[in-house]
Amino acid sequence: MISTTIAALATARGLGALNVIRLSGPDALAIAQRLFATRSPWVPRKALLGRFNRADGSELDHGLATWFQGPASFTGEDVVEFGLHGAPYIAEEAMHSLLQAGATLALPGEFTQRAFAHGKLDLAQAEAVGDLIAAESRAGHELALKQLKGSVSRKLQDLRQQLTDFAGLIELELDFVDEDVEFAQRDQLLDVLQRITTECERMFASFRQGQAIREGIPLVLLGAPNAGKSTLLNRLLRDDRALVSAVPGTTRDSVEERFRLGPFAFRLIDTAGIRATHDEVEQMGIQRSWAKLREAHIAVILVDPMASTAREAHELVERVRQENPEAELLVVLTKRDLWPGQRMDGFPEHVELGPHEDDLAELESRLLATVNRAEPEGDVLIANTRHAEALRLSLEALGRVQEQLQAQASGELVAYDLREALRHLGSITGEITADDLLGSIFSSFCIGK
Ligand SMILES: Nc1nc2c(ncn2[C@@H]2O[C@H](COP(=O)(O)OP(=O)(O)O)[C@@H](O)[C@H]2O)c(=O)[nH]1
Ligand SMILES: [Mg+2]
Repeated sequence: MISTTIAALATARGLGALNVIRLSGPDALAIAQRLFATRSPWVPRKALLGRFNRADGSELDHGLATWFQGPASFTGEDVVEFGLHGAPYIAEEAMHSLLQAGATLALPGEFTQRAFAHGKLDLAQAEAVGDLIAAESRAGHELALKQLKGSVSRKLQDLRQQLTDFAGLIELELDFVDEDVEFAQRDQLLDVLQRITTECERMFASFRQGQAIREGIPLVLLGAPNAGKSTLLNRLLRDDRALVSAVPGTTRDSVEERFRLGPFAFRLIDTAGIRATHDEVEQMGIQRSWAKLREAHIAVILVDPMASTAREAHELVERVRQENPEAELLVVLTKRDLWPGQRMDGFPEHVELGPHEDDLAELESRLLATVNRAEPEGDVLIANTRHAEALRLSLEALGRVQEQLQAQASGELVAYDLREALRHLGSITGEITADDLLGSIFSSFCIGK
């Protein structure tokens, strides 16, 4: 049983229009009533106008207090939320008064952790609260919102149920172990297992996309020195981020910046130009360009057609395909102002880019089309490293189950690995969890969340 009542500032520290302060726990109402003087009766979910006093009775502020009677609250406990004026001084004094009146300072994420402890959210949903706050793009926001509403949880619940049913079948089979039905049974069991495994694999595979949407889609700019990569980076960012110069080989290290286009957030990576060189530092930069390409979901290949031949362009595209067959490619022919009106036949399929703003707009729309190909709308996406790791461990256990079934191993061995698979799946939603895991998840939240 949780016996303390916690308090924290829920809004950001600093000057603002409002301070929202949260109180949660068994004494929330009593503490609120001691400090907040109002003429209205304390009715759940009703905002009351009143005076917030310090613990010594002196007046601090006028504002609102709303009582959410447990279990019908975010944490499942009695909660009171105060809306006060936005001064940092008021926040400090109000917090001080609440602590004097018996509240304890909340730890990071403790409100959400309590919501989890009271079954208001499962662990995947609680993590989605953090993602929702951190989301930087429409796609990232939607992903977090879906997870908060339970998409991942429902999918996992379904998988766990299938596995539990499967475990039941195994036990049945054990009962018949001395009889002839066993062989046929094993084949059927393998079929069922294969179906479940395929679903887990699909979910595990969705992490590539889920992570990209949550953390930014990795997009790399590649091309020969002087092709115009850094110029494009700066234009996309609308900022003079990378050095641009007519000296080939200016960008030696890769530069990474976050950037948003349409509903997506990107990790935009500018790289050292690719060419044969004896300069050791430049060579290291080029190595890094290839390494960045291998992580990328989208590769934008820039070619200056006045400096490179169509054949060189095709070779570069080929090399990029070899290094990363999964990446979506977009070829851009740059510096169009230097070849006005000329048609660039023989070059790979491409977009043309010149200094004009319309060119950039055209490129951005082609880029979005490329992104939509690279990140097709997924069903349920895994976006969290912890979830992906749990699925991987679960798949390993399922692999062992399969081997044992094929090797006619004893039902007990099979059952052991099945339980392992179930345990790993259950750790995602927190049905089975260790305390230290909870601590590490919630401590990454901010105070007041
Ligand atoms: N005329 C013209 N010059 C450009 C254009 N884009 C880039 N440049 C020039 O090309 C040179 C190399 O550009 P930069 O972005 O540093 O190329 P990077 O080596 O691929 O990063 C610089 O002098 C740029 O000013 C363009 O659209 N038109
Ligand atoms: Mg550059």
